[in-house]
Amino acid sequence: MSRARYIMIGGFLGAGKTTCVAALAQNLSDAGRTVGLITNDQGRELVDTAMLRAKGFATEEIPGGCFCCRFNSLVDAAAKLTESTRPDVFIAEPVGSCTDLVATVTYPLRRIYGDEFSIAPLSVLVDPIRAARIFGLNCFNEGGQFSEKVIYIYRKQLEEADLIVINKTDLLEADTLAALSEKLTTEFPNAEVLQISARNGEGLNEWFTRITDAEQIARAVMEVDYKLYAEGEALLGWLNATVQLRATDPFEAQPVLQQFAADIQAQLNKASAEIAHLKMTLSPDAGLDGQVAIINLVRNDFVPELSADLDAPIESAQLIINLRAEADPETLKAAVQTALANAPQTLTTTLDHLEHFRPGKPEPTHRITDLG
Ligand SMILES: Nc1nc2c(ncn2[C@@H]2O[C@H](COP(=O)(O)OP(=O)(O)OP(=O)(O)O)[C@@H](O)[C@H]2O)c(=O)[nH]1
Ligand SMILES: [Mg+2]
Repeated sequence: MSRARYIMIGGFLGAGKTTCVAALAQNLSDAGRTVGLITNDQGRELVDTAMLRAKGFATEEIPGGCFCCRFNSLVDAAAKLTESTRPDVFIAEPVGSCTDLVATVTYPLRRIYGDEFSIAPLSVLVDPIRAARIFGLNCFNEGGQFSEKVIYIYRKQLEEADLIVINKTDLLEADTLAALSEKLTTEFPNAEVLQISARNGEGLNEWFTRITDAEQIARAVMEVDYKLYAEGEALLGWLNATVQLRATDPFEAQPVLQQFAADIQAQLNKASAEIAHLKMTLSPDAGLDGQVAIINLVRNDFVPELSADLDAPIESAQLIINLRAEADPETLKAAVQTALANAPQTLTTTLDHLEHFRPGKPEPTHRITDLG
């Protein structure tokens, strides 16, 4: 039996991982390959899973902890997908606050399951505006910033990348992009730096070719200070909520999502909470053939962007809210509750699920530092 391909697309919160997973999955499906997708989060009820399933891809989610700490669940998820759809390519999206993936995921997969999987080079995606701020490029330095321990994780993610993929190039001028690319090439000499726009498709084919065919080249893994890593993760607040929306008259998804997002953003700006990613999906309870509306916000000084809308008004729907920011989880909860309380009077909101927490200390199942 030929080995299935395992492709992992990492990168910090909001860098564009899920958008790229969907684009790669579509590209491979169009080429006649069967794909199986694996999403992952510290909590449950995931926007990413809803979004990928709405596009029709076989998707398994691993809730309640990152791949590295739930390694066996990752293997189980792959087995479940194999049973249902027999994918020849798995595409996995790790949690955006996670690092040390080579030692804790790809090397263990190679050593323990090397007969079953061929492992692609590790791609780490970058949001260029966030990166320009972190690496002190002169442009975009007006906005907010994460604190040093969170930036430690951000840098570690890039340090272990085989491919650093600057995404969202449509947002930058050519000279700024060149400066960022040069900075990343100098700071992370082990990685090859690519540029793409998942939105307009630029650079995607070149990147996809690299990760579809080449094997990851084994090298010594980086050192990680797990105390600092845990402290960095613990500075982040996490909130996942699921809300049932019902209206007396049919309503449009876009203005409702925009109002919730703007309201949550205003509360978080007021609390000086640095937003990493606010994402929400609205899934109609009936009709519209599995469509979902999606809205995202990846920094405080931006506008919430609708990346998918519904074709027609709806009467009831499920709203999933996933919010990650550098803030006390209570601040996130208060922001979401205020936004729900401000919903139009014609709309009834029922909170079905809410969890808010700081990610726990990372304790990987395996840590293999050398494949030799
Ligand atoms: N302008 C622009 N926006 C993009 C591009 N790719 C993704 N985005 C947007 O970036 C936001 C975050 O995208 P996601 O794919 O959800 O990011 P992610 O890395 O999966 O986020 P987490 O799962 O929360 O870590 C969304 O609003 C996307 O539409 C791009 O090439 N250009
Ligand atoms: Mg995602």
